Amino acid sequence: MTETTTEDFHLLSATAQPIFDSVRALNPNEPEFHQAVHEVLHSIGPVLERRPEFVEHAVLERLVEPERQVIFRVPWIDDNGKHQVNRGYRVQYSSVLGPYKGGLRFHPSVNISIIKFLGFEQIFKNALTGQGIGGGKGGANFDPHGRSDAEVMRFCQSFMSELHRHIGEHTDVPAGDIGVGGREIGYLFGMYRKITNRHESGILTGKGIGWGGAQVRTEATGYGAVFFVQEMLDVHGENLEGKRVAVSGSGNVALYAIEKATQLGAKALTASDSSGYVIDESGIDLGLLRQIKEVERGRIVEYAKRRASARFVEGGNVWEVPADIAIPSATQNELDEASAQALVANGVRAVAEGANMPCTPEAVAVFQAAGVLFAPGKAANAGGVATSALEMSQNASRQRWNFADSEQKLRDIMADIHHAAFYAAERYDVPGDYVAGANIAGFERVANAMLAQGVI
Ligand code: NDP
Ligand code: 2IT
Repeated sequence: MTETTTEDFHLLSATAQPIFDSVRALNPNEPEFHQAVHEVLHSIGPVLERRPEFVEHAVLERLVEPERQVIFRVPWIDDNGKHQVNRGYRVQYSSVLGPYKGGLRFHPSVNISIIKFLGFEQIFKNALTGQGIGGGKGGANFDPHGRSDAEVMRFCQSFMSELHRHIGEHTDVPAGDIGVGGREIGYLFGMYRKITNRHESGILTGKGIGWGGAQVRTEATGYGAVFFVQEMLDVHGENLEGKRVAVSGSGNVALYAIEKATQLGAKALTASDSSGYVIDESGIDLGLLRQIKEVERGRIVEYAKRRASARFVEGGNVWEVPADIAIPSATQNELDEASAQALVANGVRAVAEGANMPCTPEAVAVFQAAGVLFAPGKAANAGGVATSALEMSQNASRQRWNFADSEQKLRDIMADIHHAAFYAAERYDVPGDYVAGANIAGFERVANAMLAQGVI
């Protein structure tokens, strides 16, 4: 899987273009951030024409500028006694709808461009959920791969020794993302509790079930993406039964997308990591995949070694596998134009972004031109953060909801998001365009709140 980015942007409306030019001039060398802003500005051009008050009140100029950005040193000592230093980030983008909310990513590729693109997307995603959560994102250029539990713990403790100053139940509530799962959230929470002498459950989400975590949060992003596919197919009288599903990644999002797709009668065929992909014509054995990825923290090749019906394709492109449904669930810009063309040539019917911005703009254009049902990440993967907001509700009210009720709430939220994106696209005469619909519906909610709250 290769990472590509594009700086070759087409022209925007007369109102949006100068804003985009200014974003590029003020934030040079931030291609992922430019890409995310361009997509939103492109979609909301027609909204600005109908609602000139958003232009007059400089809503966009304010939105592209984070409310606050924190960059900090994270020193720690590895198992060999060697000093290590990483760079930590928390970008607090918008609190107009609620406390900043969004994950922490630990991956060597993390830089300010990646954190800002994720934080910017998060504003609209969180707005789409209908809940009271603002947008933020953070992380570090730390690579947990190959590190011992003790090293990960020391890193998390050092990271929290700075982050704790900036978060709080009513201020900013981080969660997981790439490289940050239950283990890391546990170490981060423990350090917050020690530094502050407060067992303040609502400062992080994705906690363990026994100590403030919510049922279904672990499963929520992957499950939610599949529920969104179900909604899109339902509009056309279709369903998941018997469909071939290609999934990339083998982390939190991928595993539970595979699980839900399988439960709903589809056959999930693939999983991947940065070394290549596996294809299993019998359908992925989730128990085995979880054992390798969640318990052993091993590489995907292990799956093929232990399963006769599976084959490992080293360095291969998972999108060459013929599939009816594709759910890219690894990382940004993992699915390019050529991959989209391959999927279309093989008859793909629907694509839902489990990851954030996994499809390049050129790939999205290929899908849309071919009439493929295409769900952008800010709609399709919003189930994760939506269930984080359910965790916050339970923490605040000291309640614990059961799995079935929580899953039903997630299903309802995904149906509501689908409805909001679908009808926003209809209102703006771009029926079936879920990219425009999601951006418009999310933006309208944020912009209306910004108008109501004054020039802040
Ligand atoms: P995990 O760390 O659990 O898994 C990430 C997976 O993607 C791994 O298989 C990893 O392989 C692969 N991957 C990551 N970076 C790269 C890369 N640069 N090149 C190739 N493969 C890569 O992360 P999540 O499953 O939590 O997150 C996956 C995506 O979903 C991200 O885009 C994230 O922002 C998004 N997301 C996550 C949510 C959540 O609740 N966790 C919510 C909404 C979106 P390897 O181990 O080889 O690196
Ligand atoms: O990208 C995302 O929405 C996440 N990583 C989840 C954020 C959250 O606060 O649950």
